[in-house]
Amino acid sequence: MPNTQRTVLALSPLLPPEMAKLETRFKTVRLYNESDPEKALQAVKNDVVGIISNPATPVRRGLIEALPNLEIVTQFGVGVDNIDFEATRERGIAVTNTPDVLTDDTADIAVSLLLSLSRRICEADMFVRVGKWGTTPMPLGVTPKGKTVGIVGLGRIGKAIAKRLVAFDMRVVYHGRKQKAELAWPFYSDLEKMAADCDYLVLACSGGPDTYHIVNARVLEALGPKGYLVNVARGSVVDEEALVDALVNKRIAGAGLDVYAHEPNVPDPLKTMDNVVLLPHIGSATVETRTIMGEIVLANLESHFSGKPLITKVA
Ligand code: 8YV
Repeated sequence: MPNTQRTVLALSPLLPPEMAKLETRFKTVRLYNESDPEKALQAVKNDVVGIISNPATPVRRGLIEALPNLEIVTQFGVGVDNIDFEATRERGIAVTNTPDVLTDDTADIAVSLLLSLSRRICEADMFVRVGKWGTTPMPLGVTPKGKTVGIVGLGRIGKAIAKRLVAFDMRVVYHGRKQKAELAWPFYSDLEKMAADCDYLVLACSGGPDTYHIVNARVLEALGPKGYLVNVARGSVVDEEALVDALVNKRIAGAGLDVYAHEPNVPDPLKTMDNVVLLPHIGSATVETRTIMGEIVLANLESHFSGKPLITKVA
């Protein structure tokens, strides 16, 4: 069957140029534009052979079972914790993602958050805008130089963060599933112990059941009143209620967050705090990276339907 007759269900968009390319190659259903997505899904469910998803669009058993001819899920993102792998595996449905290309941009956001917190960048910007400069002293920041940063998850993104922070003369330690023999940085198997020894805790691990709420009240207590938390991983890694409580009660010094437990909802108490920097999940959000991510999604669809090996297969 020519690809132009094959139906791809887009749960979320690629950038416009890649959406335009997609439309020349596949019949494209933009579910995210539909006023009644359930009705739209019913109308095409037997035709859909591919899905485009992202970390914010669940691809759970119910959806997979509703699409009897589904062959491939192409994720616009590296993290795949929104996908039910048990259900895809049972049906032999392929899953692809967009690794590597977003590593540097995401690491840059982690470093931006760490520096913004340390040097009070957002607070200082507001200080100027509201006319406080010259009327009262701007509170001092703290230097990251010589401090210890504990990275949770020293995979591709974690390593890119470490590389950058070494250049800021920070001491790197890490926690993860297992110690990596090729890395000289000290490894902690116990996250609470690592938090106690750190000035900054930076989360760069995968989401999902293995890391669910591993940053809990005890870990935050261990990080302590001078410690900062940075999260560019997944909101699910942190017990968000415990985080709000730790910030309200000044049990940690501050937090820089790109991800949340229930995006796009951000707990209201965080929005009024000077020592918290809040970003709307922009780790990979540059024109260059989002373009190449879209190209990878397209290349995986093309490869799959022309019987070639997938470019970036997860399962
Ligand atoms: C998203 C991300 O892909 O790659 C990931 O896992 O969380 C982000 O880069 C991005 O928000 C696009 O959906």
